[in-house]
Amino acid sequence: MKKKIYFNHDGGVDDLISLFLLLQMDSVELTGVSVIPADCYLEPAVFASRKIIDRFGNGGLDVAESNSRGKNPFPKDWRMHAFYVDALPILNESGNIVTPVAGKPAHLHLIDTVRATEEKTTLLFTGPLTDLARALDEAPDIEEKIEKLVWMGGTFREAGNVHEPEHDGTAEWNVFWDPEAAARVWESNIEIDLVALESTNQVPLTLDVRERWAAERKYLGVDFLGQCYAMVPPLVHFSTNSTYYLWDVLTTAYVGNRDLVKVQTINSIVHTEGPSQGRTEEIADGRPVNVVYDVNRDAFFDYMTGLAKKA
Ligand code: AGV
Ligand code: CA
Repeated sequence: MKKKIYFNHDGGVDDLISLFLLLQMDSVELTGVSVIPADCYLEPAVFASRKIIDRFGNGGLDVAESNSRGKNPFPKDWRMHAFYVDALPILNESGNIVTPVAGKPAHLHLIDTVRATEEKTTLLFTGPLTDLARALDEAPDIEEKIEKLVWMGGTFREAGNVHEPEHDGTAEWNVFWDPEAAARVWESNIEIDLVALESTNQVPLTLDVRERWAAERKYLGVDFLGQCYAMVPPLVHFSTNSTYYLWDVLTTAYVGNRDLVKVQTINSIVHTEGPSQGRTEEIADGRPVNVVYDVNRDAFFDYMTGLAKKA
């Protein structure tokens, strides 16, 4: 039986590639998709999502728009990426969009989809947790219909990836955008699998990866990977604030193939205020989360490129 997955993302290049890859997984049935305007602008991210479903999916889905707002906004340059993906010729060849926009906001779409799905749903979140936190406040009953949450977020290292004024650098961005939302989800009884910076740091976009996709561009789906990852800066000599990693794609690959990674349970809290806001910290009596802390890099790139070849 196929795993039922509800996907909430925030329109980055790796979020949109994640949507594309989910549509190629034989073991997965996507029950719903929604977009939150965190690391993107909403309109192009929703357009791109609908076009990806049209081009690479089998129909039957709509895309819900989130009306959630965060506390700490993403840099504009990063939010622009969704415009570039949306404009790719491969997504605009047909000249029309079939997949509709859902008639309700993301958090209500999430509630209705989980309730309407007979089996338990696995939630895959590759942006902030705001829509899930709101859904839990509105409909606490859905907790028991949720198999688990798989989230790209957090780190237990000293160095996060937020480099902003008034912050100490210990947070990961998806937690930092809305720390209260993460804290709300930590209060729930939902099982949480965290694909944290520990593992995503091991999958930077590098030139050899780009070269591989270029060499195999005769596959439509691999060409799509190459076109999308041409928009973001690779790791060359050293890591900078804008260096791109395959954060969300690793998280998505983990849903399809757990053997790629190593997992360890850590008790933790989320800081919601002050210079460490958005930090996830290990605390003995904190809430347990399963942290993906290590990945087989080569197996991961083989797996995700192989999925793309099926498109
Ligand atoms: O912190 C990683 C999250 C992932 O969900 N996002 C990007 C991924 O979609 C925020 C982010 C951190 N550094 C970035 C980010 C960068 N250099 N460019 C774009 N987004
Ligand atoms: Ca993201």
